[in-house]
Amino acid sequence: MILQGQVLYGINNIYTVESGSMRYECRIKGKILKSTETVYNPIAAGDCISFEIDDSSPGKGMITERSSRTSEYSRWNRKRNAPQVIAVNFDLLVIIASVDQPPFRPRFVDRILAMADPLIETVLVLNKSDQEISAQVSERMDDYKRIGYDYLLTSAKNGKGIDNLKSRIKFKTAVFAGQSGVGKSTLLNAMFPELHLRVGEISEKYNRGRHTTNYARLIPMNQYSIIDTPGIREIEVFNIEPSDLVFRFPEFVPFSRNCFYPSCLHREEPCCSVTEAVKNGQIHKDRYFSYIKILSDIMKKNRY
Ligand SMILES: Nc1nc2c(ncn2[C@@H]2O[C@H](COP(=O)(O)OP(=O)(O)OP(=O)(O)O)[C@@H](O)[C@H]2O)c(=O)[nH]1
Ligand SMILES: [Mg+2]
Repeated sequence: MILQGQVLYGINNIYTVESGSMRYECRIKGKILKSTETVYNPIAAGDCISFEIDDSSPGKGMITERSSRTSEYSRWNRKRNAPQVIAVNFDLLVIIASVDQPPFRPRFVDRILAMADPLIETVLVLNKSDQEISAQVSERMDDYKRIGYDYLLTSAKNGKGIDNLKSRIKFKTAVFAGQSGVGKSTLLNAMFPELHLRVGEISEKYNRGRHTTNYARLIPMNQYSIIDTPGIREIEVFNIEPSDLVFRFPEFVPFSRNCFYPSCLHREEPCCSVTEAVKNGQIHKDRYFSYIKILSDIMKKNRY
């Protein structure tokens, strides 16, 4: 018999699939699914799939087909030198950063934003706001707001902004993404204490998280649906044409239309309205720096 279901998580090529009120442990039938040869993991948390069951092995199934995805959150897997899809079919990307421990890294936020599908709703969350927010961090967050990103301040420790975040993700499938140790799982526990997700300590030596969550997990609940993901240390941007990168920096776009050269990549070309806007302070210099760094990375590595 063939059933339809949704993948909650996969560990070592065994996928836990929810179908109706039942859960099944599934493997992929055959070596690979059609049209998924080029990615390292063909099935990710959130995938809608078809699977075969038979009476001889109750609770187990074989995945035969995967439906097309409406959204993807992926990263470049350096070890395998291939894209790795972490979570799919969500309609809200929640990017979590922390005030400190680990320190706020705007470059990292810009990379996730650049990788994010511009058509998918995104919200930035600055967690650990119980710690002192430096003028520099608050100035960067104000700029994200200015350029149109929705932004929330939270503390899983003292409860600030938790209700706000909870109402923001209601009736959506929300992916929690960000560096290790910023408090993704702690925030989810603060909103939904019944989850008891494992949270980790911050390494004193390196002032960063220890990759406590080690696989992405879709957690469907009444009125809420969330995907907790493992923290990533570095984000490499890929699959974006150099000439399209500017569209991932929405505040650059109105200026880029006025560049003299239609093929302007806003580096050192003459009569570039984007670099002009950086000089005038209409584009934050940090954002421009992120853009240049990402552009040179994708061109150097030919990942587009
Ligand atoms: N001061 C403070 N500490 C927090 C806050 N939120 C989380 N933490 C602490 O940060 C540490 C890491 O939290 P986690 O929830 O495991 O972080 P994560 O983002 O899920 O990390 P990975 O699973 O490794 O990606 C824990 O020691 C938490 O107690 C907060 O709002 N304030
Ligand atoms: Mg976690």
